Amino acid sequence: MREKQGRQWIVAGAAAVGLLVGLFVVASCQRQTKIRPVEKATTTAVSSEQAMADKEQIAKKEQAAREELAAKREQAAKDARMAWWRDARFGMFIHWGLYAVPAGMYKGKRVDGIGEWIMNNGKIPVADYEKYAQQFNPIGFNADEWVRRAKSAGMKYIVITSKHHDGFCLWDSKVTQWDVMDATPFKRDILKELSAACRQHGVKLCFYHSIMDWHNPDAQAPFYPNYNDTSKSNPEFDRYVETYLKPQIAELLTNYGPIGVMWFDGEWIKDWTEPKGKDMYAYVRGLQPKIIINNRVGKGRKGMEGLSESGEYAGDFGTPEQQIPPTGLPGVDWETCMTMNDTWGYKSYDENWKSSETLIRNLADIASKGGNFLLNVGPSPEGLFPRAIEQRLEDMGKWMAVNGQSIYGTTASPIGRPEWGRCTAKGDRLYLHVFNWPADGKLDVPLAGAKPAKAYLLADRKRASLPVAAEQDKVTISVPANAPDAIDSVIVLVTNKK
Ligand code: H79
Repeated sequence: MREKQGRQWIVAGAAAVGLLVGLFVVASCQRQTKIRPVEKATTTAVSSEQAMADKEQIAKKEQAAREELAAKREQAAKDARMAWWRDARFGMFIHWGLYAVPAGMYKGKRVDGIGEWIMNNGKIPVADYEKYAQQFNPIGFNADEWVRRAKSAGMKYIVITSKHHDGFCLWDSKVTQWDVMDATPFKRDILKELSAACRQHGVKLCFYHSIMDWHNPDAQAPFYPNYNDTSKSNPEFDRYVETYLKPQIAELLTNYGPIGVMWFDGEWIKDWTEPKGKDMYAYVRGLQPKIIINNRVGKGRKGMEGLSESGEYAGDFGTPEQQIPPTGLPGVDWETCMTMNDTWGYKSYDENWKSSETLIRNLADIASKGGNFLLNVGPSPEGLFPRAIEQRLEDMGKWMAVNGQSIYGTTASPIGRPEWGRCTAKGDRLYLHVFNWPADGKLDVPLAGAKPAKAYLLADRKRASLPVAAEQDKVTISVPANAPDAIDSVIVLVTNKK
């Protein structure tokens, strides 16, 4: 289908170029006819000048047509590459590494902030932090179970921290001993096991990889006690990029099968530049042409809001962090990443969990704005998901088992944000996500001039029709007295739009 569309564009583009050339040949002939009566000597000069100008015009138009064609081709190729990700809408983020061992405590004291930042926030020297590796022995880790839990929650992809800012690697990296195989008693390649489980369950495996590195002496390690110092530069940073970071990316994109997304982070450091971002983008695509890359590969991200500044910045999608944009943006791909409590990496005492209701409504809210939801889990040092996480994943899975089609493959709401909830769209269907069930049994949908074919509850297997009354500026659906789902009941409204 996509390929066919691409071919159609090529044919259309070629026809456009042909048409333009044809038009200009005709136009210049007409002009020459008009100037014929003028005196002979000047006529020759004028007509040759005119011919030159016409030629230039034709060349310009042809160039513009070629550029337009190239842009269309590029867009079609991007659409094909992004298709699975746009369909998926829901993924699991996994932050796991040595920071799970201290779990938010250093020298008997709680360290404020997100758990995976403990090395920076607790001002832990590299040599001290390295000791956590000897304690990393997560014998409860079961890749198959993690992937099954993600899948039964309705998640289509998993993004795991191959390396976070502390530099510790969850796979057997050949360029360092600072990895799970060489530095810990566990000695199992976590990414290998996850890639096998993901393949088996049809879940896309993706890697989060930090550009910032607090352990590497050519990167931020010498900035101790403030590894995140954004005013400092390391004169050997290029050596880190060429002999460490890039070889690691090559390992990750060569030895673990097809990877869905390369999710970069820590790009705000002084030494990382947009040209380096563009070079990395090309390098990653060179290794796996179909891969998708987030906008933190370069310098285009606007703070935690995460969307890219306008202009030619590298990256395929925006990355709002811990927030949901107020509205979607047409033609812009984005993914909100969010924690279930207040930390990404495991902290033993963070119990500030979002409710399942909040998480399910966030998912609907994000889909209604055309985005993806990347929901984080921080496994324990034993390799287990805390019970609070399991519970929320199960609740989301139950809701998705009934309502998944109102999320997967949908696009942003064509009717804005209705007062009772949210709306997603797919083909001729609107999915009405009713958060606040109408007490009077009447659900008003702000849909002007529509003649809906049918409405039914997504939870109703029989798809019994609900009475629909169309008025000029709205459609009113008569609904049962009780909401089928206390959190988000979905009504399918089949419109006549194709
Ligand atoms: O991996 C998780 C966090 O550890 C990581 N991103 C998620 C996915 C994260 N990194 N930093 N933060 C979260 C918060 C830090 C923000 C800041 Fe900045 C870095 C403030 C100043 C430098 C963001 C980037 C705002 C400006 C630049």
